[in-house]
Amino acid sequence: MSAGVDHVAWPADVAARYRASGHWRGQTFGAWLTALAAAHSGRTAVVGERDGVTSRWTFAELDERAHRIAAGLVGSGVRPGDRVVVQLPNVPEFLPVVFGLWRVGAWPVFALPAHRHSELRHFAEQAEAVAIVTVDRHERHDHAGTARQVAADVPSVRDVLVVGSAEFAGLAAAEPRDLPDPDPSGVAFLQLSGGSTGLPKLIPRTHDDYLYSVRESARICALRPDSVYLAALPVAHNYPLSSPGVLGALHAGAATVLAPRPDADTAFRLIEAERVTISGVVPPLAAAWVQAAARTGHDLSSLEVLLVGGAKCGRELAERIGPALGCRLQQVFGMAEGLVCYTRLDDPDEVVLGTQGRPISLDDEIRVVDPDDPAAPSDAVVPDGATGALLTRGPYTIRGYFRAAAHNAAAFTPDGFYRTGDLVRRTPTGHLEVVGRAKEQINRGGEKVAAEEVENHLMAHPDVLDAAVVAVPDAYLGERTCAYVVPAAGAAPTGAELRRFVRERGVAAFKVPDLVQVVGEFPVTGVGKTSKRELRAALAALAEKKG
Ligand code: J2J
Repeated sequence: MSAGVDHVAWPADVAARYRASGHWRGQTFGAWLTALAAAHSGRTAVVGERDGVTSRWTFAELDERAHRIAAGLVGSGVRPGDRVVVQLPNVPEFLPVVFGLWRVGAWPVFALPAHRHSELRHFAEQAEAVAIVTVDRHERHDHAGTARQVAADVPSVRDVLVVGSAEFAGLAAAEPRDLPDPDPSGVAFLQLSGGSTGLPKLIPRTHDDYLYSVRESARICALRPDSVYLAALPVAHNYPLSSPGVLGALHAGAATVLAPRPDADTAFRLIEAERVTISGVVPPLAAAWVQAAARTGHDLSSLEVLLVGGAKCGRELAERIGPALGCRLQQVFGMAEGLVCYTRLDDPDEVVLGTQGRPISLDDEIRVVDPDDPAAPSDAVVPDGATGALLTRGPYTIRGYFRAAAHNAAAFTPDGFYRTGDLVRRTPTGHLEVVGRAKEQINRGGEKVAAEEVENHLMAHPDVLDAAVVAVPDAYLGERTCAYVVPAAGAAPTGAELRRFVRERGVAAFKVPDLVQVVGEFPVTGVGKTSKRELRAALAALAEKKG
């Protein structure tokens, strides 16, 4: 095993406490779906399109499909504990594939549709995946081709399974068979971290811990059997998957509608046609929906709640959402590592508009500490109302990344708190306001860009001596990326050239720097490190000068 353990478990006494309080119920995803199918068998579970064809499956049908796919996966050699990279857009097959893997006890690794060769290869290598499940083409990208390239590059990957292919149809038609239920306290899947250092880390989540967050999310978002959840964002992401997301909807016996694209036209068409009651979006998408609502002919009257999160929802936008869309705003501040905060539906407007909510669980432990020196943290607690770095631990927050012992030593405190890298203020009511970030990450409208990952791509260019990537404030996305580049001696690379270079290295489009500034040298800190603070200040001054 390379560089550390697969799963840093909770200490035994803590785990016993979470079990005793009923947070962890010893149920696997597979058993959970079977129970839901028994309770809600004829109700619609999922509605979604692939290649222009709409599927509408009941809970019973979804359960049966998952059983068949599980049997088919076993037949094709997938074993408990195997890792399988799943890169699916919002197609209905996402659910039976993922539940099929869960039934087998194999671990989905949740790639996003935007990921390209560089990221997929990293996930496959890091997880030692045995297979990749994807679609043929989506949004003009040849996903099957990219997956096959990754399979050729990564020895552990034996299979590429393409949803929609004859091979997939055969596998999905396998005769269901009894399979042993995996360990509910074991890892169920690997989520992706937004990352701040190098490539994204993998996040091991267990059946027990994740299902707890899903059940509570469904309750906090008041999902009922007649709710209809619109998954507008890519469902593999932790937010539309679980906050309350597709899984929260399943828990409530409610239907999920998968939007093939998140734009207002597509979403509004589906809201009207399916009488959608609740959805979740990132702030730029909320802004686009607010704007489009003024001129839409669609009937949005079924919409009761819109969750907004993934990045800070500014006060101005927050105030416009309810009136424009005729629904209640619910802010959500979450992370794939665990902790999720929601404003509650009965919170006063002031709290809903001005905070990012409070944790799901009374057992979510929150520490807001002095952020002064991230390299040598004192972890001294600051008073309520003061800005500090957010540390957390609890019944669904991981204690360590997958096979990342060295990184874990810095990302967690010795007593198991996760260092979120977020700067927050806590109100006396326990609500959190996100005021900034201490981590080297750019939040591009909810899509996370690790500065170091992009810097490494830029530094692979022969004309680049050094690179530093920082956030630039942006009216629409909240932040965009700006790459500062020091050229190699005698070289004069252009911004366009460097952007193309990064794109051609096969990375998600959202990571290609929005701006490139070629400079003679970087400002440095007292110890000689590149001062990103000064680079950000220089950018701000530049923006001010431009007006
Ligand atoms: C400010 N920053 C926020 C918010 C996340 C629900 C919702 C979101 C995510 C998610 C998620 C924010 N205001 N409302 O997994 O289940 C930033 C923080 C955080 C990071 C986590 C969920 N909501 N953020 O966005 O793993 O910086 O999860 O640490 O992608 O997004 O990113 P991610």
